[in-house]
Amino acid sequence: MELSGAQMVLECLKEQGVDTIFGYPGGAVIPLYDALYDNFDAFTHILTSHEQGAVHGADGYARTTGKVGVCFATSGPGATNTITGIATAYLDSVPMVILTGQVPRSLLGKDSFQEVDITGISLPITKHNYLVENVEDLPGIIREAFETAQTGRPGPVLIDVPKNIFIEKANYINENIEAEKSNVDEIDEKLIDEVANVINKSIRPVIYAGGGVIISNASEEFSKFATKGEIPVVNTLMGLGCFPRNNELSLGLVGMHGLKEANLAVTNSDLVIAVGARFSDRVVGKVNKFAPRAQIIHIDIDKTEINKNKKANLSIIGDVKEILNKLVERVDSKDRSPWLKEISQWKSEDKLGEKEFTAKNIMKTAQDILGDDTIVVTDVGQHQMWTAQYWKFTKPRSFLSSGGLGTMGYGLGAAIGAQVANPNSRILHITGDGSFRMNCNELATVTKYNLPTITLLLNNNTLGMVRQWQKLFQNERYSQTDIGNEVNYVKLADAYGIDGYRVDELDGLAKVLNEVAKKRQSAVIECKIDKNQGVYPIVPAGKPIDDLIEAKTV
Ligand SMILES: Cc1ncc(C[n+]2csc(CCOP(=O)(O)OP(=O)(O)O)c2C)c(N)n1
Repeated sequence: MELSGAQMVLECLKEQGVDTIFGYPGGAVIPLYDALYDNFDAFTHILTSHEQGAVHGADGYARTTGKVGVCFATSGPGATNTITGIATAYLDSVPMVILTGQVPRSLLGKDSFQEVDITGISLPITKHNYLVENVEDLPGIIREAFETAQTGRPGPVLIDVPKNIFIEKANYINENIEAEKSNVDEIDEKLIDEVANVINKSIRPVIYAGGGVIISNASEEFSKFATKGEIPVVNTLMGLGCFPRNNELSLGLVGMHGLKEANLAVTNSDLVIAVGARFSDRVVGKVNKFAPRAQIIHIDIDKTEINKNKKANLSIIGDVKEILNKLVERVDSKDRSPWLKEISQWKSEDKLGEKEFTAKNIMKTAQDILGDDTIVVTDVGQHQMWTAQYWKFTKPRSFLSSGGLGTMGYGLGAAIGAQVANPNSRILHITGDGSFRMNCNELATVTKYNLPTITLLLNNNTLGMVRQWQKLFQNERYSQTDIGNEVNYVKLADAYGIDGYRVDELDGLAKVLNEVAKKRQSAVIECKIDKNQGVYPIVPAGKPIDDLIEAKTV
């Protein structure tokens, strides 16, 4: 069948089972949007306020479903606006296909209107990218892009399509291809035995679990493995939710803002079993002091991660789910109560009153009212770390946050993507005033699509996380972090047609949350909090993770 390039793009997306596209039109993609006009029943297209919001939307869609997120943008500024979102997805291994329009081939390389070399710009932040040169190549490229995005370690793939190729025609043959299995190496059974042996002999083991457990849909196998061996679990930011936080083996977040018992358990362990985690600097602090007396076992799908940041004594490369399935059969059922008892002594004392309007109490109130099924999406800063520390995540894919890139402005777009993908779920966007100012334009998208997404804004009138570093490490020289009180967020919400609330104590918050939850409508709830509330513990960058600073008063 003869089709235009634009029609081919849409047919290939149908082949891949895509039904949702996040995007923003412009000159170079007019033919693509024109073809979409004939396909309105096949696709839901979410038109955002900004291309960054569209990419984060595709990201939120992908992280909550495990499917490939799809985003369209035009050439030039449309394409460059996607860059932060692509880098965010790249660093957190999110499967995504971004389709950008490009100037026609005849105008390439001439500084034409809205021409940028987007394949050049995005090269280091995509798993792969393409500039399509012939319309005949388009289907093959799209199929390959989807395969690349989702196999092995997932990541974003960009396809740049010159405008003439959307218009030119070629023969298209539908190929309902089965997704190919990832070409990872066979798992070495002897190695599994060897690893199980080391685990069985360990007296003080800790599992250090990252986003790879969630990405490979291995939470069930993971839980069996941890509980059978009675091995305590610490989580990276990306790994939160892979193991229920209310399980007594769960020690929570590890690293720079890790909880004391999690960090000390790692430091005092004799074995660290890293599963789908990459020993990032935010976790390990000073590398040679990270678990200094422990053997390291590293399990990951990406062999380039092995020995990259921390040397492993033993490693298994492959799909985490498959590996855990094999490993669980071979680890012994253990009673590790002496080790667990030792760890419990390191639990930090709670110095907070239950009634104070602190971040911890705000999280507790919100979780009590909105429930454990809530999908929580954060921006970046103190509010993000408080969420990671205090929200008791019990399910995989229920916490979305920009871990690797730390992208302020990620939250609302990603929350929209999560809500579109999970229309019946409660999506809670937790943000700070600095981050919210970066992405609040997407409130228009919330209203346009009538999404019941709730924004919980922890307003401390400052760029809190940076201010906290200035307080602790720059002698309280607060340079350009107080962003003041110039925005009325209740009115801002109102301007977008959304109910806005302002609260400054827990009872007020509970009342508003109950009211909002009942209505299943979007809302912006501003919590006025003290700018001096800090995130504790904190480990100064590059220090050993047991060198933590604890809260003095809060
Ligand atoms: C796009 C971007 N710019 C700058 C930063 C640096 N940064 C990290 S946290 C932070 C402050 C965040 O402030 P806010 O959103 O108000 O959250 P809070 O820390 O107060 O909870 C800044 C500026 C960043 N991470 N991302």
